[in-house]
Amino acid sequence: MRVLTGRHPKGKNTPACGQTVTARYPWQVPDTHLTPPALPRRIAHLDMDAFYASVELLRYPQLKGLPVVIGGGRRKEDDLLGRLRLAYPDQDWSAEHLAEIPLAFFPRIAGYTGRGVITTATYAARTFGIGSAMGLMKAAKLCPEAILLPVDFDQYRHYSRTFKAIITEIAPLMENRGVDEVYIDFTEVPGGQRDGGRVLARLIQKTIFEATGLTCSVGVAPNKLIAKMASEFNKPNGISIVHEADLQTLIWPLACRKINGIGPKAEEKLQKHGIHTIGDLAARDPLWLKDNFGKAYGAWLHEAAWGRDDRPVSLESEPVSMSRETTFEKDLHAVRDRSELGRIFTRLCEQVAADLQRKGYEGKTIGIKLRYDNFQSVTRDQTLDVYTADAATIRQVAGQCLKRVDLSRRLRLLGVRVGSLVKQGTAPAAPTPYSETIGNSSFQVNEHGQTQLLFPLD
Ligand code: DCP
Ligand code: MG
Repeated sequence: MRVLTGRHPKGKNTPACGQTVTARYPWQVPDTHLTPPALPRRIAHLDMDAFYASVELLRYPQLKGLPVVIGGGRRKEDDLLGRLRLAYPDQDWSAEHLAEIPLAFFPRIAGYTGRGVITTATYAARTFGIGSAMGLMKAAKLCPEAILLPVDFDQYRHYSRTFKAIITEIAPLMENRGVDEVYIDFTEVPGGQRDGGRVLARLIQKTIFEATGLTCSVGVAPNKLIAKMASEFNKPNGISIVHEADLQTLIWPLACRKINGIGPKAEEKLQKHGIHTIGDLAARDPLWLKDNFGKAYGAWLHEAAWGRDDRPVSLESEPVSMSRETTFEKDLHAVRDRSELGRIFTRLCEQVAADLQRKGYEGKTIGIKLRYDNFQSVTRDQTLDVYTADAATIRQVAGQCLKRVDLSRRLRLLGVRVGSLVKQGTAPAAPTPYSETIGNSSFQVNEHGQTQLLFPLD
């Protein structure tokens, strides 16, 4: 069995380089009168613009300004060059000539049939209403002329590492949040206070662009919560500066959903109570919020609406997911080998739960991965409103994900993954009464008579 734990999508963090350490010696008695007043916290959130698509445009600059979507398969350079040689036999095609590929050669999404999903789209494609997680068939209807490019995760990881290394050279206190986003503590970095942080944000933007050709957007605010919202204000290639005093004018008019930690279910419930904007939320009595949303989550909702967030920018590179998977010795069938599969499935869930507990994490996105006998792989996941490291909960939700895949083919691999991890005990949301995702009958009962044929809850 392969053990996959602590996956970091963007590779190794390199936070400490260039970090200054101030040494204090025992004979230096700290004189509080001479200690300069603490600088106001300035925290930046930086997010790359249309990341995967922008990386693709680096090798295909002829697509700049055009609607381009990324998804539907993995890039195979040899296939691409082979097709180019066939289509344009008079030219010499190698990886250095990609910028010369005529526009007519690029596949369009018109007539796409299949179940592929878009990872991201260029801003030109977004004007047609196309966006991340949309099915390619739907996108084809919205903009048939859009160009479809396959994904190349190695390339995205390479640029992810590159832009993060640039940031830590300038501002060493950086926290990895995903393949294309980070938090940066600007407070004590030169330029980090000037113009609210704009000077430093501009320097970072410019340095990343000069080194990679990629643009990003930055929000600088008193804390992570507000900075995360602010980085979206001026996308693409924007800088937004938010001060504490801007709470009412810039933050309160926004939809509650803009708060990182308010998901679709919480939003729905807030709306049922007539709470639409963050301002509406701020106006509610915190006791009422606690009564209706649970003690911890209710209290957090109140703090968030008032723009309060003390979380430090953490240098540690936090894992975003933990998973376990196993390739069977012989291919197994969901019906004929159901008890064996059931046992394996339960064991995988228990192992992921044990990994999470041992390392002190809990997560709320639970997913499965299957590989069929024809080597085709599928994944499905489901996000809960609560964080968990509990084997039975993982088993139950992963079981629900299984309902959403074709189980008529034989299987060669099965995997279970828990993502959206947080350190145990730091989750913003406590179990909430409105969580409908985990139900007792979820796995065994299936109106199509399908799931009970699968891996029973042994
Ligand atoms: N991604 C994905 N599936 C999603 C969302 C995103 O595969 N449902 C990938 C593709 C994105 C990358 O993650 O390029 C970063 O996600 P963002 O949400 O930051 O989206 P973009 O960077 O593409 O666009 P934006 O300019 O809005 O940040
Ligand atoms: Mg982005």
